[in-house]
Amino acid sequence: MDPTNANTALASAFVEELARGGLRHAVVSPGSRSTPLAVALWRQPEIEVTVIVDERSAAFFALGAAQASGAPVALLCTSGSAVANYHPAVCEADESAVPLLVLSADRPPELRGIGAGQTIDQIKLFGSSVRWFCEVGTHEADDGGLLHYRSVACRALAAARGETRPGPVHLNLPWREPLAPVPVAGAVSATDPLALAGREGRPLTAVTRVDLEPSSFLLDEMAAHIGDAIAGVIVAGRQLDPELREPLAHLARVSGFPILADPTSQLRCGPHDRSHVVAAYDLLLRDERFARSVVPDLVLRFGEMPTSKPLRAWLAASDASEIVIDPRGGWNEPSNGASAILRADPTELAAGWAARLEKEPRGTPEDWLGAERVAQAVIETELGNAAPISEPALHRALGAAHRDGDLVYTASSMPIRDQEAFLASDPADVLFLSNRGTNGIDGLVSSGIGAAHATGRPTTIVTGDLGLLHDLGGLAALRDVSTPVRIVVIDNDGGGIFHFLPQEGALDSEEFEALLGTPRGVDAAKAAALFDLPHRRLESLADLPEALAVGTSLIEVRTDRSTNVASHRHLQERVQAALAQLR
Ligand SMILES: Cc1ncc(C[n+]2csc(CCOP(=O)(O)OP(=O)(O)O)c2C)c(N)n1
Ligand SMILES: [Mg+2]
Repeated sequence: MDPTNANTALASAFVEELARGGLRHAVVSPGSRSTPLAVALWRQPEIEVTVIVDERSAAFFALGAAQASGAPVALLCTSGSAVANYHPAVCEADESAVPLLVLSADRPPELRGIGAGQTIDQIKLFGSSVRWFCEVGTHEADDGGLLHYRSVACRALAAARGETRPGPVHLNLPWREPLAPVPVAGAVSATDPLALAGREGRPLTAVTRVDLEPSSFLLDEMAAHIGDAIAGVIVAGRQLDPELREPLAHLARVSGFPILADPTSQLRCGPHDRSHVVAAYDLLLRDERFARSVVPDLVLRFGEMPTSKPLRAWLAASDASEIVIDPRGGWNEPSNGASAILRADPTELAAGWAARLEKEPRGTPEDWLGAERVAQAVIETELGNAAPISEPALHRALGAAHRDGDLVYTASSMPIRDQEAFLASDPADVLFLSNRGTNGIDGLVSSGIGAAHATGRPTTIVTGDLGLLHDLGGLAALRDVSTPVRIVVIDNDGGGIFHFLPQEGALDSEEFEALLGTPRGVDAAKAAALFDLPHRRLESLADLPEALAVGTSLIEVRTDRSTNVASHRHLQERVQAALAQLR
């Protein structure tokens, strides 16, 4: 505890508790009112501080760091509009269940609403997006004040980590002068050792996590249900735990279920047994005859619902009993048709069910796996080695170029969809991340850099050109990050996704371009130059591994919005023709 004055005492006691509670990263934006906490964070040896000027980028950086590390990351800014810039990332953290600790400095109550400057109403600014809001208040550095700050820190970390759903927490912290660490004699009046120093080496109040071990009743009953299913499938959507791979692969083997695996489930790629993984489900389910031939009677869903439209439609149209495994307290059920949501540890469930079923293992799901082989052969012929540059082919080439330990952060809009549709199953041990809670195209560059920084994993950010434009300022954070960050920008000069929508046909082309296509002519080379980044425009997909090997750089891949829809349709037709031959 720093007894220089009351503010340093309260702020340092608070930060001491954060450190003892396991907080290791904070992202701070410059400002005066936040000085007591900024200095306390900066001087706390266990906490690494990154300073980012733009609060919107700072929040997305923290979001990426927290998502990739699975641990809470703190954000600190000054009073006023600064804190409102956190809002998009707070929404994403809410929807994606990412632990963020938002610390907003504020003016004390007597300086609010009187034109004192840089003051807005910060009370409950993020509405219902946060797990907990606390107006921490103004306090003396006495026993009661110091214990309050210590206790709030413990409670905030527990709430961010999840009781049971992780997410953002907002603490509003008003400070009176002096904001600088100038000595004030007699400012610390506390005498209680607990208020002054907390507990040596551990938090004031430790919070025990809820036990999510499934009961044997649940395991027995569901295993019987799985054993009775005739056409069961496992759907694996976004989740980050690589420990789920082996038990889920085992469950697939003994149950005879295929795993329809989105890359962000971490199940599509990795060193585990991928024999039951179906990667081409998006293309396969676009074929109505195929979709009808594999109508499921039981669906086990792990992780979030994947993005794929045909997959969602196929699930919604089936009468299958749909079991959602969601240990984190969400309502991850957009089809409104699930028969049960299981709040239990997914790894334990998969392992427990597999152990009960392995005495009588079932055959492999040849309908799915045969179709997967056919589709992959077509995609490989169309998009494999030496294919000309196109958006689908780029994802194929990226998939082949990822290396063990890489982290891939993929933008909303077409990049995440094309990755889901075209990325092949591959043994590389890669962590696939995205911001799919709110599907924003904002902040992706910052999130990717934050994830790289928090994990030290060589990172590839895959973004569209408008996504890059939206968070161009995020590139500024690269100067403090030593981990390689390759930013692959798919430059189709505008919003390529909108060409897949009915608006394309309903608007005349001038209106469509003005309102949705929105070409902005962003020159990636100039953007790179602004931040001293190496830039390379890819002329051939064969050059991709060499370009990625450069390390931190901006890799520009030019594509054409106007031919992109046709190339997607062409692939779909080729797959459908090959499936017809199979019948
Ligand atoms: C913050 C935010 N603003 C607007 C949108 C609506 N939106 C969805 S996709 C898109 C265009 C994205 O263009 P780009 O990043 O170039 O990707 P492309 O569609 O070309 O693949 C927009 C504006 C959004 N999802 N998020
Ligand atoms: Mg674009």
